[in-house]
Amino acid sequence: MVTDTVQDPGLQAIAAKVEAGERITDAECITLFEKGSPGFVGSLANTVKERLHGDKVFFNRNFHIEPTNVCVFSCNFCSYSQLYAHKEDGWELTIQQMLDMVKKYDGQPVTEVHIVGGVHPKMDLNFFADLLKQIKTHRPDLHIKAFTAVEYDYMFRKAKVSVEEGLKFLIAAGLDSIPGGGAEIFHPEIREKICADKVNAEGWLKIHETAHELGLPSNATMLYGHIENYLHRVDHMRRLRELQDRTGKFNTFIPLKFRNMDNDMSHVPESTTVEDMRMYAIARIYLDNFPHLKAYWPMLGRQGAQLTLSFGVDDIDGTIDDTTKIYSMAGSEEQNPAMSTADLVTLIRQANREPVERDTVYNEIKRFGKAGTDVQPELN
Ligand code: V47
Ligand code: SF4
Repeated sequence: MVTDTVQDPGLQAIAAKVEAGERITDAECITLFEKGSPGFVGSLANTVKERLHGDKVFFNRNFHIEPTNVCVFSCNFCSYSQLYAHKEDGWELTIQQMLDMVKKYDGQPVTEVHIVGGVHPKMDLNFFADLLKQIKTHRPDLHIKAFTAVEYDYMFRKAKVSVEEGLKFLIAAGLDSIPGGGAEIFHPEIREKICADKVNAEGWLKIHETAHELGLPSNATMLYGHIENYLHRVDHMRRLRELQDRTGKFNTFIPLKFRNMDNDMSHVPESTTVEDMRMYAIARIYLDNFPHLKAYWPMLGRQGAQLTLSFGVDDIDGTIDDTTKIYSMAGSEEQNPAMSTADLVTLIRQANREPVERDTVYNEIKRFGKAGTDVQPELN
């Protein structure tokens, strides 16, 4: 029992609650951040993770399309965007170029395309509806997870449609789910300092709530490890837990470690690996109504991601191609993020977990067995 491993009565009480499957309060979450050692929070998070998923660790076969890195916004942590004023230094893909990227995967067993990029004033609602339609016409079985709430907020306001009307229009064009980006830190005290000009917390949450009501699943992220404190992290997770209580349509929470290369926050030091592991573990303990916790390996690096598998994480994202630039440009170890299925299976097995290929909504496609079992990955 984890309860027996600490002397502090506050931590003992929290451990007893988590072991009994009870929800912890915001104050208890702060106590975990302030006093919980990595070993303590890691064991508790493992208890939660194994109760939900046993030894399974999920991954999928996906690829990314980033339509543009030109952006009207100027988030201080972003190493990726070119301000619209300097757009000659950025890239802008045409629908045909993006369709050609999809066609590169013809005959390959990918199940998801993840589309996300900067906010370009000329790429509007009709442009993206056309893109989704053409992808679906070419490959109807491919799940389209597309655009963050930041992109939706801008494109719907520009088109003068409500969130509901805009989402319905894109669903009819082929949209299947919404990724978790753009959440950053909800608390206005921090949001105003790091990304003042884009959609606020209420706007972000409203877009996800409306999507959920229309039947679309989504993910949620949190950009941590910069100028926020523990209260801001708990405030962020509380708002997500409350929305999830109402809709139940979030699949995954994804803590995103702030990387400090080449952005306006380069003077802010990055969090340590110990703090990263505590962040994942505490998120697993607090967000009791989120079915999954994802470590996004292109940002944490392979070894960091592997370590999270002992701190509550049950999902390690996808095979990904080298088509995503967002993290290599922010200083991640992964300059050309690509991992084959065999690489992912090995990485998960080395952590003494069982690799399971999933689709976007966590239907199991294939179980691979733990290390030492006979099931071998198909090496494609
Ligand atoms: O919202 C930008 C983050 C996010 C930096 O839903 C940075 O499955 C760290 O949300 N350091 C976009 N992070 C990516 C995203 C995502 C990724 C993978 C899977 C899913 C999913 C969603 O990237 C942005 C922002 O929070 N980001 N700059 C940086 N310097
Ligand atoms: Fe634009 Fe997104 Fe970068 Fe902010 S994080 S500047 S919205 S691309």
